[in-house]
Amino acid sequence: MNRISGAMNRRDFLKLTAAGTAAFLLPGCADASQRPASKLPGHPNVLFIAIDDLNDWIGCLGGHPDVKTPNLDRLAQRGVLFTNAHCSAPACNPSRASLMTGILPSTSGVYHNPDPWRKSPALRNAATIPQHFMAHGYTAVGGGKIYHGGFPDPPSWQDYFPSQKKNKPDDPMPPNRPLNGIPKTAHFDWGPVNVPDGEMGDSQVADWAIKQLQKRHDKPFFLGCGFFRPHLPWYVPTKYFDMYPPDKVTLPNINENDLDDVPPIGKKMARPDRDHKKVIEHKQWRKAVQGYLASISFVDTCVGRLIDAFDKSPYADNTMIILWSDHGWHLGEKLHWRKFSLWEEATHNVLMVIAPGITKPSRRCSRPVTMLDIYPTLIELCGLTAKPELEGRSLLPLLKNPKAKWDRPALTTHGRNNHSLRSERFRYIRYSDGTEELYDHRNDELEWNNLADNPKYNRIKKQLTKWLPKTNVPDVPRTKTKK
Ligand SMILES: [Ca+2]
Ligand SMILES: [Ca+2]
Repeated sequence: MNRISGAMNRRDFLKLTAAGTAAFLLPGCADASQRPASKLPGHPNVLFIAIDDLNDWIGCLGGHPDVKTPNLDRLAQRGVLFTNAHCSAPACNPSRASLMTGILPSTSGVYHNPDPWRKSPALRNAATIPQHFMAHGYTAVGGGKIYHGGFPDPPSWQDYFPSQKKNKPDDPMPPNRPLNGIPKTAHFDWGPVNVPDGEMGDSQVADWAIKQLQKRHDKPFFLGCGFFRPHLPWYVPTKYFDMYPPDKVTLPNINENDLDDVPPIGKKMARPDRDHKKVIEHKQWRKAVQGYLASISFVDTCVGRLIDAFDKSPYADNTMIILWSDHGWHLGEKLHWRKFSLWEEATHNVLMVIAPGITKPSRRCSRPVTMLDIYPTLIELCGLTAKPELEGRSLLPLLKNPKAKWDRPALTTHGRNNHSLRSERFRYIRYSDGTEELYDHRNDELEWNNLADNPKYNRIKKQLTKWLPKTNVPDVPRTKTKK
């Protein structure tokens, strides 16, 4: 049975499901009595795949010349790859809280990892994406890291792997840590672990998600599958390290004087005297790049297994696939490591959407979009009730035509009233004290040359400034909650 033709439009797709032609849609289910029928005609399933801390170092985004990600690349080829997608916040918790509720950090006050997002007045009663699907009769189950570690959200799910309280399986830890020799390094560490893939937490999450795809579902489902790598520590099986001999890896191209034209708040975000200094002192740069690349190839293998199982499942033709990462990562650029900044390395993330009957294969979209746009997009793709309070905008026009008009830049916020706006050509940063950066990606894709003080660009700055949030609410108080 062929997959639904990419040329079929959404209306045709819904008509087919509504007409009960599931036997056509579901390969291997010729007998109508055996088919996993949808009780809600017109509501496709959703496979929602999250990857933690994955920057644009994947083959199809071209962020690193050495990386091997055959599975992410083949998935991207099936639909629309957003090449200019950015997070709403460059840290796990605020990025994910914003993505899952459709509300900006500047509206919720959820800016940092320790902020208890359900305590925000704006989010206390917010229906998350899976809650909205459940309200429409869907089954919503999840496994692995969808929300940030300390703040799982049991109301979002009917069931969770490993459990509603513990969202992430444990990973094997190598003896004699740290492996990189940096004292007091905590999880800022990397090196191989001598275990089979099956012992890794992410492999177990993939196994769990594969089992969900092999089940018969009587209702349409929303299946959340969250992979933890390439989050630190970069401990993955030896074979992935062997793919990237450290003496041959390509190091990021950096400018030692890059921070000279960066305002003090930006310099403080970079903190060059911390991670970067330690990495250089301990001669760990090549090994760190190796560890990140190895972790990416490991998670790519998990994605590949999941996609293979998906293709063999009865749901291959009536399921929307959305794959995203929560933010980017610096590996020395701007003398900075990790996320927690407003530059391209930290804000740029991965987003791909495969929507049967809507997206065409091998499409790339360079419009600036954000993770905030995912919620309204899924609402439209799956025919749910609109939620006017959402602050993103549906990507459906871009899924149909990646060159469609798109008027807004991508907004990223790091801490109260520090914002970055990314258009197709420029990045404009404005910190809480009014200091600025402006970069022209047409000739400065590494963002080395801050143009903010050049009057030639006043008009550009003014155009971008109008997209800054009008309100910037205070941080959610970090009161300890009793368990
Ligand atoms: Ca993260
Ligand atoms: Ca610079």
